[in-house]
Amino acid sequence: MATRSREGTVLETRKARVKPPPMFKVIVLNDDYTPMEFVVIVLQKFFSMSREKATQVMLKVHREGMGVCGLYPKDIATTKVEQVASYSKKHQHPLQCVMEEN
Ligand code: TYC
Repeated sequence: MATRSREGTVLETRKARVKPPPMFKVIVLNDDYTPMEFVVIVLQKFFSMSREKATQVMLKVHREGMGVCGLYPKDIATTKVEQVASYSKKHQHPLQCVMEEN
């Protein structure tokens, strides 16, 4: 990054070394016990999906075993995984999310 004095002289030349933060996929996993409706509610509540999108994602997970809910910086992805675990436990369902570096 070039810095200029008031007279316009270049004082130093340096590259701005700012990398974008590493991003993490939050992935929801299928299981045999969580009701489909509960998964749809979770996807709407914690991943801001419309009911239609949440239903599509839930059905994909049901058929294929897993599906991506979103891409977030590490701390946000960690919070989403914890929120789903805690909400599912509270409602006595085994629904799980995991995260994976993109
Ligand atoms: N397989 C579950 C059922 O048949 C539904 C389900 C879908 C569960 C998606 C978890 O992430 C999931 N009730």
